[in-house]
Amino acid sequence: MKKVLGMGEIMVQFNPTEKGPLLYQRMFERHVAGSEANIIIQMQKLDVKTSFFTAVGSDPFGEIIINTLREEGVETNLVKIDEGNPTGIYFVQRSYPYPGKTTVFYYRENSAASKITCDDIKEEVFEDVDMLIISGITPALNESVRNCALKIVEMSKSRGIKVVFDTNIRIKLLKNKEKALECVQPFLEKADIVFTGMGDLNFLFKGEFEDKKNQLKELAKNTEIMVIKMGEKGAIALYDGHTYKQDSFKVPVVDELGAGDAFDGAFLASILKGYDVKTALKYGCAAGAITVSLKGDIEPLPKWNDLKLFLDIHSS
Ligand code: CKP
Ligand code: MG
Repeated sequence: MKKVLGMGEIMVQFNPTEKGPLLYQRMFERHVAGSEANIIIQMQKLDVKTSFFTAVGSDPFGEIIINTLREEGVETNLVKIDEGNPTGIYFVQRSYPYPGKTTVFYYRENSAASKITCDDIKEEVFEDVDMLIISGITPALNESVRNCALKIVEMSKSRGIKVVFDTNIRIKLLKNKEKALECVQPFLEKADIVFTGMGDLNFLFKGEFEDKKNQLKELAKNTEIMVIKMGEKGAIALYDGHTYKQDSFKVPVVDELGAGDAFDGAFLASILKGYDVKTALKYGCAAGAITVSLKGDIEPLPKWNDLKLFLDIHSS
């Protein structure tokens, strides 16, 4: 195994110490998060070698992001420092208006990561890489990042690098179904492994669950493994003509953000370790459950020992 490369925006997250409306929050914890970075860090915690391609501002938030990646063991030589644009940040509102549900408020327009262009892609990006992780958030940032994301995917494919895509539709970035479909379609067509969630499936397609699943399969024709995350209902994986299912693990929900990414990271690390799809689903669901029970996307991400302990306690 060489290394896994992530591409996307990493932001500083401000997460209130209390649940409830953001309007009344006065105290915040500072975290670092971003879908692809969360996946990469989960994989790194599960002994996979990783690297990240992004840009941050020449500001303290950018420094915090680079320090965080380094502390977690992720290679940072592909992180560009943009002198002219700031690091993106966002605020989180937990358990309001619906208990257990989290809302995000982005301040990421014109951020350093949103200014990445195809010119930033150099051959060194692909050095020693055998898997690329990208999500629907990245092409949703703007056209230039979208082109860059597509180019990275195409260049990866032509170098025999496996492409992993999580649809991760963000309505705040994409506005409507047509835009969302247009954004994810070229990535679905090229990905070797696809992750999606029930929210994304419901947003993108019409009909019963089976119809939606078939419409997704139709788009993602070349996919080897397709995983549908169903939150409290667990997850299913479609692989080699079979459907595998895993129930979720019931835990108290503190902050649901990042659970999908924890799932992806643990699932992929399991596959790379040689586990079968059924076992990978179990580790994915366990990592997701561990992540929702704490604030922050990165801090709760488990190592192999934590996953095994969680599963032991759960089955005892
Ligand atoms: O799908 P997830 O809940 O695992 O993703 C959460 C992250 O990148 C979130 O923390 C934020 O950093 C983001 O997705 C985003 O841009 O919404
Ligand atoms: Mg997700």
